[in-house]
Amino acid sequence: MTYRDLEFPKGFLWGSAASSHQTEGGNRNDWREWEKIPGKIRDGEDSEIACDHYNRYEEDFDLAKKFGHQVHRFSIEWSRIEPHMGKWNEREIEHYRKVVQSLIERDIQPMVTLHHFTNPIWFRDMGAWLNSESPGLFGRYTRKIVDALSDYDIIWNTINEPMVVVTMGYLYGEFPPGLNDYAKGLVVAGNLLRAHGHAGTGIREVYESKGLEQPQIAPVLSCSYFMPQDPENPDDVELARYLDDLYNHVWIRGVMTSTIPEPAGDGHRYDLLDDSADFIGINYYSRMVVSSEYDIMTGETPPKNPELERCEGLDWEVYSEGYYHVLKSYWEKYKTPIFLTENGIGTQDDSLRCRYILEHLQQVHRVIQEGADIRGYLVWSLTDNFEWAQGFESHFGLIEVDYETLERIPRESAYLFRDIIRENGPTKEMQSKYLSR
Ligand code: IFM
Repeated sequence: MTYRDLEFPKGFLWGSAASSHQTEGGNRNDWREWEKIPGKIRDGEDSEIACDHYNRYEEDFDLAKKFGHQVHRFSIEWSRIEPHMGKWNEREIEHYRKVVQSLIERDIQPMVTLHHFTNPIWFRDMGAWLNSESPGLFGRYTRKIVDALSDYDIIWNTINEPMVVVTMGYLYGEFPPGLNDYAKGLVVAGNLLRAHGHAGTGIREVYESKGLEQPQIAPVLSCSYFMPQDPENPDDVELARYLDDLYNHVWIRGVMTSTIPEPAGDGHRYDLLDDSADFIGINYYSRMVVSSEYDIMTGETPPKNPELERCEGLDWEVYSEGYYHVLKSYWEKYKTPIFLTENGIGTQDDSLRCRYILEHLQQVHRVIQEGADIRGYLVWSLTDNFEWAQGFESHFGLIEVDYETLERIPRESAYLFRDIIRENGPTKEMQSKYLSR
């Protein structure tokens, strides 16, 4: 196999991503309550300490700096800012000011997510995203925290992976509130769209009222590459097409057209969505092979391909070519800049992580060469962390966390990624070292 240097566009941004609940420790929210229910988290683990990032963020950002990261994406924990409805915790707001400041001091661009799966307990108790008040309440929190942080140069992400909230929480019941109710899932999808609109409008208005230059705003989508198990079977082909539209496109189509589209709504206009996405954040990990003989609505899928490598715990197949197809279709449909807000693999086999990153960057480079406007790439994640229902089973970090001592131990992939950043893309030497087997 011969390789060539893959040079990325000038100004392409490189870094890593994480979220509050998975790293901070000490959160009091709906997820922490969920973790207390026996059987919800693998091996009964919980996020009580997680990576203790709440106290160690400076150490973690020193590592991000050491390894050359230019952007760091993290989330604000809503339950810390508004622990009781309408009551703000100024000490926690100050904490996040320090977190942002600490990135800026290291010359790392903060990308801040306003909602990454977790909700305050009072919000859960009022029905969370099923409540028609939920979008407005999210908008009010957004204004509060954005107002407090707007003097820093921040790229804003509104809601992380709305369709994961819908499918895992309301269809498959693996995340709180643990429902198996497709109709309710669709109500949630609609309210998450409205919430994104409230957040986008809130951010714009805060900056405008202060005479500040408008920041970059984006929602972040989880995307999968849906493939028919039998490409000759029209039912499989149609199912893959249908799921691609439902999971990958319905929600973002709403953002792009300022509507609440079917089946999340009836297609009516929703003005607050206007001008709410300067770019689309895309998280990609794997493909999904579907067959009309399996009931995807109950989570049934055909057996995995034994020849493909897998993500530990989650069992996702490594399928880098899907990244190309997914990115190509987003670019062709929306012609809106894309930022790759998450990509990575949970594994203790770090040579697999190195291969995964390189193979996925090859696909990114390919789609950029074909004209897609892709602005940056973030590895999930900077450190190992609490992987939701999988507990600490999936090791996604460029940096290992020893959960006994909380020591951070950089993996070889951290050095490889540092070199990729230095060269603004994988060189032929890097590819032949890790990909020639
Ligand atoms: O850890 C998660 C993250 O919270 C959202 N995107 C997918 C990651 C890996 O499962």
